[in-house]
Amino acid sequence: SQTKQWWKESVIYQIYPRSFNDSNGDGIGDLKGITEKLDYLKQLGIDVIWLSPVYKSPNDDNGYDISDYKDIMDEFGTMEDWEELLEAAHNRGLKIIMDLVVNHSSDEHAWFAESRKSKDNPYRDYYIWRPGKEDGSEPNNWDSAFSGSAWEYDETTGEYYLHLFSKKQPDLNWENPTVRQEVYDMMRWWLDKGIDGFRMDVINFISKVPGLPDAPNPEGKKYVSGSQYFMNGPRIHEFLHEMHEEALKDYDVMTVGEMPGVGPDEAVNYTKEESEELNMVFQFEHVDLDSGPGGKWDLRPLSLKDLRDNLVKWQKALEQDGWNSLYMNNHDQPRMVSRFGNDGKFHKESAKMLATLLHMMKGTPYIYQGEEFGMTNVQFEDINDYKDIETLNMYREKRDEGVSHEELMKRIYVKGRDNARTPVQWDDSKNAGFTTGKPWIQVNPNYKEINAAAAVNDENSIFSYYQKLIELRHQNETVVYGSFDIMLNDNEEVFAYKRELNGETLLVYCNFYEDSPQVEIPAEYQQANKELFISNYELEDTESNKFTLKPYEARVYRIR
Ligand code: TEU
Ligand code: CA
Repeated sequence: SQTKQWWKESVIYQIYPRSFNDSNGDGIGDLKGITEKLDYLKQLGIDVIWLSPVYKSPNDDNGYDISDYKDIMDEFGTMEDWEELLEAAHNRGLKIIMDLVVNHSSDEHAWFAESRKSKDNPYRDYYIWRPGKEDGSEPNNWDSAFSGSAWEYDETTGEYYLHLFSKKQPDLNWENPTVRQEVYDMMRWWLDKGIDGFRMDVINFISKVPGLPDAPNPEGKKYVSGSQYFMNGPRIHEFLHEMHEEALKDYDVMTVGEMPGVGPDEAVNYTKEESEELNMVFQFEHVDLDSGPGGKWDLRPLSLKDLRDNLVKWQKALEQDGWNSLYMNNHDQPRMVSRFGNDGKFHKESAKMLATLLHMMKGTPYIYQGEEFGMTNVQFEDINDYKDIETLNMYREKRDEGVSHEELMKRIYVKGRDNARTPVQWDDSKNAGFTTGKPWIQVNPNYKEINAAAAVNDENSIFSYYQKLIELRHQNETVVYGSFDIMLNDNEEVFAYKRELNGETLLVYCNFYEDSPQVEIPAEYQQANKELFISNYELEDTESNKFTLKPYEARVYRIR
């Protein structure tokens, strides 16, 4: 069943604070910088802000390695700054959800400092320690998402600890009920401050298969993915339901679980209301379509058919039960206009077309900072201009294996996470108005043409188009709660679908290329009176039942 909920009618805006806006000239974005931009976000029309982590952190993984869950990262400001941001947001009718990173902590967290002291330390079992194999090697053959082994040897106690990500991100032991209670207490501590929910980092990794067995390794690699033993593990639903009962159920909040490796059927189990687990999940299938068997750095061409088949599968699977999140951008993914659109000749048209595709679908749309005015991927010549641990670890590992600098830069240009982490381009002044100091990462040189200031006052800008899409979602129940059915399912160039609710129909046409394909309105609607709902072009003819789409044209009709 699907009841009406505020978070189903909302548009959510993700802020990666480090790169959003620097208020004190140290080159690093901060909380006061966010507060300065709340009117801009209000003007865009979004409802909820998802803040990537702002907790104390050594920033090995830019805040996704937390050393104190109840205090603010020095670079971002103080708890007072955070309270001020929350109040200023709420005063504008904006909600704030926080990033919950509890699959792992930082190795500088007090819990880990204790845990590593001795095998009988009360905090020992807050983390996952194992002796090495007979020959002294790691307890199993799993690799880390950030290269190398998922295990790090610790001299003090002569054992290894598990870290699915960097060695400074030890996995917490969710089998330990005390760890779970610590997490629930911390969640309630933030909820009592008045936040409006959580985005939960790799939350489907927290239940590991007992025994942590070696993964099959047919090619005899040094390390292999152990994901089958920690994705959607045996106790995951038990833990998430317990979290609902112990921390969430008494608050009117929303939750979205980031779930690499989740499929549609599992997603229904996580998000259907009867489960009392999560409201939504971030799935990764559509953003893995351009990855080969070797993972994200194994580049694979993307086809419209692949993308359409996947998005349709998810729309249909969660149409009656559960709820979709709709995204193509975040701080881990390359910029969508560069990846799925055309960031050159048809930059504006394709950005608007992709936005139409997502925002007219069923689910809650997520906008990542800068997407709303078309920020693009970046290409730094020098590997030292890259800051992301995932990229740098991969570069070093592959260079050691003999892969050329040029080949690696090609892969980084297409898939590197720093594509999404260059400073938000506010205007065409120095450093794009992001900072008066030296930015922690270089600004994308195209900021002179692509920036918020130029967009906000231009009625033909991508920003203005996002404003319209958001307004349509706020005004129209068919966009939010309507059914979904694909149209033109074998068309090589056009992604077309329809939404229906209470006799109102929306017909959505998105041309994914620069050709000019002709399409025809379905026979059943040819006599009905069509009005144009939105388009990324000024259209002469909106009456005909047959029409030709311009390059990257998006066109939505409303029939009622
Ligand atoms: O990402 C989870 C995750 O799987 C990512 O590593 C993603 O698959 C990969 O980056 C794609 O290149 C979450 C956070 O969003 C990410 O920023 C963190 O690095 C990671 O967890 C560890 O906390
Ligand atoms: Ca700053």
